[in-house]
Amino acid sequence: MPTGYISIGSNIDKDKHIPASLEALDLHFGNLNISSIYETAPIGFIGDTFYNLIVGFNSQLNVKEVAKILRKIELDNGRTRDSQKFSSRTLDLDLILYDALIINDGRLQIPRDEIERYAFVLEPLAEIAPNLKHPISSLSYADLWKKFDKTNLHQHRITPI
Ligand code: PH2
Ligand code: MG
Repeated sequence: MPTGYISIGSNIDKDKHIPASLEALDLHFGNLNISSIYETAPIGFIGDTFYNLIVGFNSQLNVKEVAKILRKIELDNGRTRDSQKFSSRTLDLDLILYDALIINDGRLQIPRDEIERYAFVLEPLAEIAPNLKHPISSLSYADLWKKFDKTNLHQHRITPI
């Protein structure tokens, strides 16, 4: 069965929306592979601290069907569609990987370039899938995280593995 990875982020009512998102994902996909939660400073704007984590799941659905489920869970958790990319949000669910699939059609980007760009995506991904290889660079997430420039990094794990 295909394995996908979802990046979860929230900086509005995060103590409510993070658990609610995990419950909803569990209902849809079951058997989740859940990273620790990381408390992270907002990147790209000034605002409240985020909780970020990564969830791995297995599914026979195609990417578009998965993306639709994620949008519904976001909306169920108070997400407004007018919100800009760099602004506070109740819940952001991004499908960052789906097996070794590579898509870039203007709407869906998989693998998401956030994986290599942002520590709030890469550190939790390297925690739960250290030996998995990035479909384009073929580097493992453990190696990518090792190489990541960690100067001025404002993020720490708040739950044990
Ligand atoms: N998401 C963004 C922009 N900036 N910063 C942090 N710390 N965490 C996020 O999830 C995040 C962000 C756009 O989706
Ligand atoms: Mg996002």
